[in-house]
Amino acid sequence: WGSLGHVTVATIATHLVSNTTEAYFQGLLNNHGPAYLSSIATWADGYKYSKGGHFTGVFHFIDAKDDPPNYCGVDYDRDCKASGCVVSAIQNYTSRVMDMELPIWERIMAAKFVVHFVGDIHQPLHTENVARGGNGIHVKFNGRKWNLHHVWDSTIAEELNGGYHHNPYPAAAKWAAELAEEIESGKYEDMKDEWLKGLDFSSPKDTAMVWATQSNTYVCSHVMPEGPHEIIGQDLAGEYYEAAAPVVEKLIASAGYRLAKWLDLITDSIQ
Ligand code: DCM
Ligand code: DCM
Ligand code: DCM
Ligand code: ZN
Ligand code: ZN
Repeated sequence: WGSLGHVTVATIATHLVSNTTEAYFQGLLNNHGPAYLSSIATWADGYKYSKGGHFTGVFHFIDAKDDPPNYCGVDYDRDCKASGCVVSAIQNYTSRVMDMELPIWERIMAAKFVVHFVGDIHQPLHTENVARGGNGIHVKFNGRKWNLHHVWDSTIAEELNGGYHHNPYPAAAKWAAELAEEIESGKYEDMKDEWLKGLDFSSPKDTAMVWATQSNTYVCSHVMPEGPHEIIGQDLAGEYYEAAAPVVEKLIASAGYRLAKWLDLITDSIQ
């Protein structure tokens, strides 16, 4: 996701975590205000371009070598690189946040990675190999040229929230408050049990594979429903957007809800 997506996922989680979790992560991240998660949600995207951080670039995605739209699916042994992927990264950094033998700054970095990668694993094109997760597919949106990956990372979410703004925080705060309410007592209330299926804190890898496999199914159904070739050069602002926008919204909501539960489980296991 772009900044709007990541900040929204983190802010939804701040609405939904337990009081113990809030206090724990505010202390760890040394930020006792309401932005303790939202302010670190995009840190990992800058870190991968930094001098010591290149090795983390592959942690943002898993390249499923499937064949959309004929067949979608993620296979850990086939698709996770030896240098890592978003599934191994969620496993690694979940265990590192809880590792009291590590220096505190390593645990802080691990917390920032967990908040970011639970977001990214819910972006369908972060679970797809075709054209480097859609980066190589040129499309348009309202006449402007983008690549398909960017449309799913940012353009759709921005279109839903009044367009692009350099500062994502005001729009994210409003969107997250709306989605948290839909989760607690609105259109997503009945989906919460479904969203917790497969969540197994004793196996972060299996849990992350469930999340990756679910978001990957949307590559076949909504991202490239007629295959990668049919979408090249299309303007996606019409019917395509109308079908995709509810999917993006649901994926962001489920990522925020699952992140809150995951942080609660981390906190419970440390206390
Ligand atoms: N490294 C790693 N594990 C990651 C990411 C990067 O081990 N998830 C890199 C940085 C370490 C090196 O590999 O310097 C060796 O780490 P280790 O000794 O933990 O295997
Ligand atoms: N590292 C990581 N995950 C691991 C091991 C290491 O992300 N399982 C990162 C954190 C450290 C860097 O690699 O900043 C160097 O690690 P090491 O000191 O183990 O070589
Ligand atoms: N990306 C991805 N899958 C890939 C390669 C990249 O999901 N196989 C993501 C990471 C960034 C975006 O695409 O969010 C742009 O990547 P890059 O900066 O490497 O072009
Ligand atoms: Zn992306
Ligand atoms: Zn990312």
